[in-house]
Order: sequence, then structure tokens, then C-alpha cells
Amino acid sequence: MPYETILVERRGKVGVITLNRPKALNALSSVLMDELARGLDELEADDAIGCLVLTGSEKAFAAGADIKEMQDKSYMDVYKADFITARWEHITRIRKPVVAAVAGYALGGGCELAMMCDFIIAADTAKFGQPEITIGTIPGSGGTQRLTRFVGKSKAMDMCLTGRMMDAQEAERAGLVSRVVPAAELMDEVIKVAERIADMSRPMVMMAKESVNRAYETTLSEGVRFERRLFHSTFATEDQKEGMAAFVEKRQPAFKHS
Ligand code: CO8
Repeated sequence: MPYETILVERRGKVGVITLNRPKALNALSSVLMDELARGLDELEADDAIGCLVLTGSEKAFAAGADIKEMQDKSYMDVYKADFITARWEHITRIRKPVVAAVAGYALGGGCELAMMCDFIIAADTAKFGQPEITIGTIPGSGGTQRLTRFVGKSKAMDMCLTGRMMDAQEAERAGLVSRVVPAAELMDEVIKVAERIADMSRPMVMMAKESVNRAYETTLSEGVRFERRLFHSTFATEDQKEGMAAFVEKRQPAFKHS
């Protein structure tokens, strides 16, 4: 089935999903979130793809959940349907890395979606915020939780209680984004980063991702134990043998992803 609200393309080993509702600043409607889940699954299942990129337009990564779609819902509507939680959380279950390339607004659900990716590279035009408080609600897809883990309590409270936006420089200082690049170079830079990741051993990339994510879910000692088990298991792979042999022989490794 073709997509109406996203574009899915393959650039070599990198799969790119572009949110594509420009007239609504990529507001995250249920159709868009369904299509995003489908697009992610399509790229996850494609053996030729080693890394995913999620992006929006120059003006907006996404200006939040679709307010026009939500405004008339009742408590029973959202409670019974577990209002779109499963659909939104889908991205966190993708095992290949997902890099968010953010230019312009990443607000409300847009900021939450970017934070559900593995890391964020921002254009110098990016603006992050949780403005739900200004429209009579609060973040509903992890904003109060993930933002607090990224930037700490003081700044997360400031953002969630005032609804103010954070620019790209502040977001980098606060640890919300990993790097800031000029807007005109955003996609080139992100594709280069994603290609580098896609060239690594796939199982190692998946294990590293799983282990870093574990740091958000457990205690330090349990996390370290989890990491050690995965580390030990890498010694059962062909790619560990190849990677270390290539280092010793002063050549590039040829990973078999096994
Ligand atoms: N939903 C629906 N439509 C939107 C949204 C949105 N979030 N954001 C923008 N649009 C639409 C506007 O209505 C407008 O449409 P139209 O031309 O038909 O009037 C069009 O996009 C362009 O927007 P503006 O004219 O407002 O553009 P400006 O450049 O003047 O302003 C802003 C840009 C500052 C980004 C402004 O559009 C804005 O403030 N948008 C809303 C931001 C916001 O409040 N986001 C939070 C939404 S709530 C949320 O995300 C909760 C998430 C909970 C997830 C729950 C899942 C379980």
C-alpha cells in the first residue's frame, strides 16, 4: 500500500523516512503514526538496510500530535483506545538504529518522537519544546519522562511548565542532541553518520543499542551485568574475529553481520 503522509527511501544501506504533511507542519495524525510504524517495519525487515534516519521538513520535524484530530475526544475515547500509545511506542521496538535529523520545530509529540529515536542530530534552526501546557494538557508520549532523563529536572520542569522552546545550541548544551550542524548540511551530515553505522557489524550495532537503552531502564549494577553478558556473547560471532584480526593485520574489516 502506498504511503500518504510519509516518504520512504533507500540511500544505499541507509533507510530514510521523511514525515510529509507540510501544510500541517507534520502534525502527527493517527494515519501518519500508522504509516510511520509500517515504514519502520519495512526498513527493519530489509536486510540491505543497516541504519534508519527519521526526518521532517526544513520548517518542522513535527509540530506535535494533531490537535485538530484530538480536540473533541472524550476521556472515554482516549482511555478505551489507550490513545495511540502502542502506535507511538512502536519506534522504540525497532532494533536497527534510528537517527533523528531535526530541522525547525520539534514540539510536543514531535519532540517526544525525536527523543524515542536513538540520537538526535539537529540543524541550527531546530527548536524543541513541550508546549502541551499552553493548550490545556500535558505531554502524553514520554515527554515528562524522557526529557527529564536527557536534560535533568530543572530544565525539564522549565520546558514542561512554561511551554517555552529550546534552540539547537541550548539543546546541545543540555545533552538533548548529539550534534548541531548548519541547516543546509543536515541531511548530508546525517546520511554520513548513518552510513558509518551501517558499515559496522549489524549484530554489534544492535547489541550496543540494546545495552545503551538498558541504562534508562535499570540500575547501574544490573546494566553493567547486562552489558557484560552481551560483551561476552560477541566472542561467539564471526564479526568479532574479523574485526580484531583486521586491526592486528592493519586492514579494514569485512564484516559478515554474523
Ligand atoms: N496539530 C494540528 N495542526 C497543526 C499543528 C498541530 N500540532 N501545528 C501546526 N498545525 C497547523 C496549523 O493549524 C496551520 O494549519 P492551517 O494553515 O490550516 O491553519 C498550519 O499547521 C501551519 O501552522 P501555523 O500557521 O500555526 O504556523 P506558524 O509558523 O505560525 O507557527 C508553530 C508554527 C509555532 C509550530 C505553531 O503551529 C504551533 O504552535 N503549533 C502547535 C504546537 C503544539 O502545541 N504542539 C503540541 C501539540 S499536543 C501534543 O503533541 C501532545 C502529544 C501527546 C502524544 C500522545 C500520544 C499517546
